[in-house]
Amino acid sequence: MPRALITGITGQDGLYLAELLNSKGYEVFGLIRGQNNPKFALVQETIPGITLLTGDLTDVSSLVRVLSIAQPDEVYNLGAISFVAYSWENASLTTDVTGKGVLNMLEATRLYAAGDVSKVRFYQASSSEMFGKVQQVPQREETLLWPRSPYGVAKVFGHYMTINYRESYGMHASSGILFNHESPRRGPEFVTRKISQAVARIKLGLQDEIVLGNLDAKRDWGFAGDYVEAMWLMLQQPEADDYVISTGETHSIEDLLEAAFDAAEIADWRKYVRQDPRFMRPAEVDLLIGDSAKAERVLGWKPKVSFKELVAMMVESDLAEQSAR
Ligand code: F7E
Repeated sequence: MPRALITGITGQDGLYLAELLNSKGYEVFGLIRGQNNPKFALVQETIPGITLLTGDLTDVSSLVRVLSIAQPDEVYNLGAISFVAYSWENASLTTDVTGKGVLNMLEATRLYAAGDVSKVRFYQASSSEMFGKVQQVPQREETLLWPRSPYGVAKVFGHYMTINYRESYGMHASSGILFNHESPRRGPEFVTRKISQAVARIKLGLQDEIVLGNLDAKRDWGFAGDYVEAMWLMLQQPEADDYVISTGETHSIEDLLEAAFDAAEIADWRKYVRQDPRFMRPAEVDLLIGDSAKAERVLGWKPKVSFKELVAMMVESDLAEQSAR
């Protein structure tokens, strides 16, 4: 039975990945942070048979201890402070967790391998946010990185550190440059879920408007369930490498609003939307669109869920959740 350790197990991707690995017969371990974490029960209910181990990405010795207990064949480093807007308010903490946390995890994994790098494979959750002020359209693995937020800068550090461990120590360490990926499990602070939840509440008469920031930004949005499959595929390759994972389509926040209100059969979304500078960012990433041709060619990976299907899935799930309250 192969063994996997996932950091960021309480997040959207952690849960989808744990389900995928469970279905493939893995023994799954999750790193969980803090004392009496309120998400502990949720993870255990969602992923039967999972073992949760306490540790923190900012504490190398805790990572060494967790690795020695889990004895993983594969390590998936998904843990991070992942909300871009928050990263300006907590730049130093974001740097410690999202940036230096990667180094800590790589170093703990290297020590765990104890000179035999073939013992373990490593996945790093890199991000399209690293492209920031984009220098090429669409963005590919070799596109110059130009991050526009403390989060983006921290992800660039983690990305290059992963490459560096591969080149310095011969570690099987791969980096997935994942574009935005969403699902009914997405946190409500992110724009897709904020909108799907609000649309459901508007439909049910529980709310009458939605307050947003920049409506012009464009993102390449895919389904998280499809994207975790790419993570696993990367670690099954003979050689470690970096891959862009995206749909190759881009949509503005306005397109997203239109699709979400359409899915709930509400006409004229503009009547319900108000803009507030409170939700504008100090620097914006205006346009993201990825080219995942390499992932298709080498991994045989392609997204399955379309933008429209994704938005409808999220609105339907929020309608069911809000009506059950
Ligand atoms: O913002 C605009 C906002 O917070 C998307 C993370 O998973 O993907 C995610 O980062 C866009 C931005 O995601 C609101 O200005 C407008 O242009 O959903 P988001 P993100 O910043 O793209 C990358 C790949 C990651 O790696 C990150 O971890 O939507 N926007 N009005 C708004 N965004 C939010 N959150 N709230 C608003 O009211």
